Amino acid sequence: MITFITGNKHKVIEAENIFKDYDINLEHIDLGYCEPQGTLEEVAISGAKYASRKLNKPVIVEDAGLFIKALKGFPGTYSSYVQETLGNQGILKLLDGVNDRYAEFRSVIGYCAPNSEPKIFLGKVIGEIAVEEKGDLGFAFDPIFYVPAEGKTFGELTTEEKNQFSHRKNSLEKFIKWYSIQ
Ligand code: ITT
Repeated sequence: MITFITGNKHKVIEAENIFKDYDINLEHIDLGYCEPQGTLEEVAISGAKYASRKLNKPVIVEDAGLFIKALKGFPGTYSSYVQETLGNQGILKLLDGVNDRYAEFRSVIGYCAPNSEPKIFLGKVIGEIAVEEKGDLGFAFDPIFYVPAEGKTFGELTTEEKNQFSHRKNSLEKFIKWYSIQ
């Protein structure tokens, strides 16, 4: 049994859908721990270590972010704060008239068991910031994250479709591959 520590129910739905193809049981707990400011990797390492010690269980945590090239990687590690303050409309305004719309979603999974040190797994997906919000599936930045190969935003994809190639799918799959041979 692995415990996914997160306060984000959308992440839980996506992770459950990814784990169901494997023989690993997943439960989820919202521990409400305080994230330090730092890189995605630093946040995932410290969160996983803290939660595994606190619960005395093997855990995963995830720190994710949207990195926009024309904004030099912003909002990146500030993604939660920016989503709550500027929101998608604010991001679209910052990119008004900007031609280079390249963006990446990154997900870092931190895994830690009670008596060991944390390990991290990075997943990415590349795309573009759309010119307007599209779709009401998904959450947060999904309606503005356009995937050229699909001709759709994440907001227009079902969980199953997003889970074929998302940043979260890529990080969780790396984790699952490693975990399965432990
Ligand atoms: P935790 O409790 O797991 O930390 P969180 O929602 O705070 O949940 P993150 O810090 O990892 O998650 O994510 C940073 C921001 O990016 C936050 O506003 C998320 O809603 C958003 N985000 C993360 N993954 C996303 C995805 O797949 N699609 C759209 N937005 C996403």
